[in-house]
Amino acid sequence: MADNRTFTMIKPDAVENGHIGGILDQITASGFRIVAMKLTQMTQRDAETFYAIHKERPFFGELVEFMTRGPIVAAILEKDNAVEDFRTLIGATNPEEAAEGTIRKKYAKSIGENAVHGSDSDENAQIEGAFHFAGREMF
Ligand code: IDP
Repeated sequence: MADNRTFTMIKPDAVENGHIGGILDQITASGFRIVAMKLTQMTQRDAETFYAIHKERPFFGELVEFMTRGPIVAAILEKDNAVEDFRTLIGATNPEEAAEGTIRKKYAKSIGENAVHGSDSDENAQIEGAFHFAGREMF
């Protein structure tokens, strides 16, 4: 994936609470183009693989259970400086620490159930996008 792309998920909490439209609206209004998108549900194995970097953390089991409990929206987004600008748009991991107006400040309830994912590097954007999408699903 090109360096001007990032990968996102609208997480199960935000999907359950009816925030897909509001979050996508904020993403596109902020200048991101949707390159790939789908409603899907992660299996336990998917979530354990996707979050493997956190497997020694005390919250790993809780994170896998949360991320598999319902559908998510997975998407690849394009914009200059996509990874960094998207991390700014979503705000800090803990919504209590997220800046006003950020997606997590508006839609997240807790550090675990925090509404959205955003890749933290160009390398991870590439890996995470390829985890969810085949080449023919990226436009
Ligand atoms: P990030 O999503 O802001 O990059 P990471 O530290 O990479 O944050 O953590 C990945 C995900 O793990 C978070 O988005 C959140 O869903 C979950 N998580 C992180 N820290 C905690 C915690 O202390 N308790 C429960 N879940 C957590």
